[in-house]
Amino acid sequence: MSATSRPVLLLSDLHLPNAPSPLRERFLAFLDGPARDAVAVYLLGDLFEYWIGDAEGLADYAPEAAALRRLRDHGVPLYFQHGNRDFMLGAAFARAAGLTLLADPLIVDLAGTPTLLSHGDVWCTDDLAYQRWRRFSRNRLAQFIYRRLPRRWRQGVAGKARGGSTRKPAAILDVNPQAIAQAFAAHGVGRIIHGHTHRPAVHALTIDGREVERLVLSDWHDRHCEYLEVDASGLRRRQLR
Ligand SMILES: [Mn+2]
Repeated sequence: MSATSRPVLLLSDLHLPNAPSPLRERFLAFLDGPARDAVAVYLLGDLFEYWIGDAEGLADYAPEAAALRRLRDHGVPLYFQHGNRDFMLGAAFARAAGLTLLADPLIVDLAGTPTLLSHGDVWCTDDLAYQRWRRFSRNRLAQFIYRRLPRRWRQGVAGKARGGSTRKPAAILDVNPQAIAQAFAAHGVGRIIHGHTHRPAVHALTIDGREVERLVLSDWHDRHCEYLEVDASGLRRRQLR
């Protein structure tokens, strides 16, 4: 395969548990399989179901850290954006796994097309309680204190944060159209790719007279392990075999 035809691969919302799981096996198969032919792999958040600290993460997800590192050493750059579940993933795990941590949102060049990448939760502005929690939990001082709490307390906080979205109406858990329009206008891109909502789709939009598209990545569940392949010829959703 020539260098120019190698695709960029993007995936999000695998929600890998810290217990044995077929999804974890599938992710390892992805890393040791199709990812090896990629020009880069972007992990757009919620790779892990929850994250209470890098020390626990390195212990619980040792096979994933090792497989990510193998892939990086094979020559495939690995980029990671934080999700709302794994936003505490830090420099120690990133170093061990060979991940480059990215800001959210961030414009990257994907096969010649400037593309705004995000986990997506920042645009779910109708969920006011979640946005308050997001601002608080991303605060450096709050994170400094959290890292020093006993493990059980950190687990308690993570568990509460996970349960927060289960009783809310579906509409407020999706992205807000105005927030998306503002992001397209502010960043001037023609394409946004994000995850988080578990509503895989391609939305064609017209913003300020420009034709743009918002692509939502699929979450992983059961036998459905999907990633997005991007090269000069376009975008394709792929199922892991
Ligand atoms: Mn999420």
